[in-house]
Amino acid sequence: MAMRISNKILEGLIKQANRELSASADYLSMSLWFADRELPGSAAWCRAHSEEERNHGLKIFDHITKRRAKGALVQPIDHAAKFNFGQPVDVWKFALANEQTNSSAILSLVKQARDENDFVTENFMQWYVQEQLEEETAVMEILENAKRVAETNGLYVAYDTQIVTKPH
Ligand code: OFO
Repeated sequence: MAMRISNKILEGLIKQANRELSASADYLSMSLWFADRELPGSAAWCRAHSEEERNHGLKIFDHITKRRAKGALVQPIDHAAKFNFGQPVDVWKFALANEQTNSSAILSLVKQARDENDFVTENFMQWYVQEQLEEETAVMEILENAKRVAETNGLYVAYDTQIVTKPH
């Protein structure tokens, strides 16, 4: 039966959906941080990415519903303490670390699905595996450029105008 799902996998999917919503909230805060510093390109990129992360979370909740599994809820997360950045490069470092942590969580869930012979979940999660590769690559590129700007005493404000055009 394709719909059957173990409690452990269900719990993992609910946690992952909430991680995606948490990533969405983080990118929104990053966007506000950039907006406060008159850096609209970086703010726009993070705002658009916040929407993407929200959709990733919703996609998991929809998958849970499709399998008629019960108990999914949005779990509140405390973000307040994390946003203490000095420079733009700190924000991008934070974004990359978050993406890497999220990738690890996704890979663990895929492993668990494989161990349980839950091919439906494994197949569903493959989209996220690929997406994480793209996102880590995109954020790493922005971070590396931001570092170079800082090291060469370049103007981040000039680099900022290019960030809106970068992939997600
Ligand atoms: Fe949901 O893709 Fe990044 O974290």
